[in-house]
Formats: sequence, C-alpha cells, structure tokens
Amino acid sequence: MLIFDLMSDDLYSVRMRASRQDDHLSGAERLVLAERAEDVAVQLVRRALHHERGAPDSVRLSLEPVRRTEIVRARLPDLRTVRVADFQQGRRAAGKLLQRAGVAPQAIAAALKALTAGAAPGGRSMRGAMLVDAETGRRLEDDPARGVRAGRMDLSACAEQELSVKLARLGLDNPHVREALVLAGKVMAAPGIVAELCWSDDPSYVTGYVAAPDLGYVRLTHLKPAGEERGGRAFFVGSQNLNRQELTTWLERRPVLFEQIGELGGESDWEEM
Ligand code: WAQ
Ligand code: MG
Repeated sequence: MLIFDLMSDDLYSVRMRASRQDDHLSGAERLVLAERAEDVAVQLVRRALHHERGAPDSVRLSLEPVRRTEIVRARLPDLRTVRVADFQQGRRAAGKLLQRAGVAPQAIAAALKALTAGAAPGGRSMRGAMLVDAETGRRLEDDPARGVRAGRMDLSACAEQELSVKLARLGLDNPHVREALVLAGKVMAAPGIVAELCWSDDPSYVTGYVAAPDLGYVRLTHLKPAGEERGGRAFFVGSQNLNRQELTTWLERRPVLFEQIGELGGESDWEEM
C-alpha cells in the first residue's frame, strides 16, 4: 500500500541512536534527498558501530519521509574560533559570552554545573539537550535523561559543498564542526531560544561552542579536559511567553534546510579579546 506518494525532490529524515546498557553512545540527525537516504543510513550505522565511546548493544535507525513543502530554508550562523589556554579558561570565556547573549549568571552557573557533573541522572550524558530558563537556571525539559533532541536539519547539497571547501581552508572540515554548526543553526532559529552551550561527550573532542543569534557560532578550543566522557548541550530559553511544547516540537520536528552558509572567520586569542 502506498501511503506516502514520494516526489523526486522530497526528503527523508534519517536518525540514528546508539547505546549500551541505556548509556548514550552516539546519535545523528540528517535530512536528505530520498535518493541519498540509503547511503546516509549506511554511513550512520557505520558510525554507530565504530564510535570512540565503544561498541553499542543497541542501534536504532529511523527513516521518515518529509514533504518538501514543509521545509523552512535558512542561513547558517557565522563561525569563529577563540583560542583558550585550557578548559577552565574556556568555561570562563563561555560564561562571559553567554552573559553577553542575555543569559543570567545564575543560569550560566547552573548549566555549567549540570554539564560538568553529567546532566542525566547518575552523572551520565543525556541523549539530547537540557532546556534551561535563561533567567533562573531552572531545567525545563520533561525527561532529564533524554532532554530535547533537535532533528530534521541539514545542508542542501550546494551549501554542503561550499561549507566543506571553506572549512577545509581553516583546517576545520570534519563532521563534528559541520554537524554542530547545522544543529546550532536550527536551534538559533527556534522561537524563544536565547543561546546554546555545548561540548562533546566524545572523550577526545575537547572543543566546544557558545552560539547565540547576535554572537553567531563561537568555538572555544577547550571546554573540557581530554578523556572526559561527560558532555552535553544546554538550550537557554527566555521565559517570557514561552510555549515549551511548541518550542520542543519545533526543535524536534520542523524540517530546516540550510541553503546558505554564514561567514567563516579565523582564530583569535581569548586573552586579547
Ligand atoms: N539535539 C540535542 N542535543 C544533542 C543532539 C541533538 N540532535 N545531539 C547531541 N546532543 C547532546 C547530547 O547530550 C550529547 O551527549 C551532546 O550533545 C554532545 O554530542 O566546532 O560532537 O555529538 O569544533 O558528542 C562541538 C564543537 C562538538 C564542534 C559537539 O557533540 C566544533 C559534539 P556530540
Ligand atoms: Mg558524541
């Protein structure tokens, strides 16, 4: 039975999530032309099976058709890199940037504390992001182990090509950067978002970022010590007129395709800023 009449330019949301004994190991969210869905699905399964966090005992893959007419088209945030001496300085710098973006000091402190301790129950990494009230620091997500998972976002084929070429000139053309930039781009476009803070749960990947509509995507070369497995994301939200359900649905379900890239800036030293 044909329940979804796919047009040649319709898309698939392809999602992967790998875990071991309920511990989150890796995940990915793509939005690709129907003709690429199979290849991308294979890539994601491969990633799940060969991840530095170890072998999974469960890999879930989901493919869902998305109609082209539902898609929001957008431009990626500008990117720049700030060099910091170590993760302590990186976290102080992140705090300053978040404050500049309008996040209250107590909310910054609460998010840093939760990410440092492992934001999921038992001090583990969450599968998704915390939703943090940008004024009070109160956590707003329904499930503190899952959080909110932004999904259904990607680059158009042209934008992907252009981004790869330009990131390569900066020595930054890797999946961590590309995927985090796209994720942050979707999060920045969401209604009610003030800023985002992120560092990876992959033990060897120590660079993280702060993103905000007016700041763009600001990479900080150290936000955690090497070997640290606790990572995560905080989406800071304004409490004025916040419809949490609407925001969550937007982040998880609204398809966003980046057809334009932003400016890609170079490195500067935090000390000199
Ligand atoms: N939605 C919400 N939260 C997510 C998502 C998602 N789609 N994917 C991952 N997370 C959360 C989850 O808690 C993970 O444990 C955490 O983020 C880290 O995910 O410019 O690699 O995929 O050099 O390990 C940032 C810097 C890299 C990139 C981030 O994150 C750069 C990274 P990871
Ligand atoms: Mg990871």
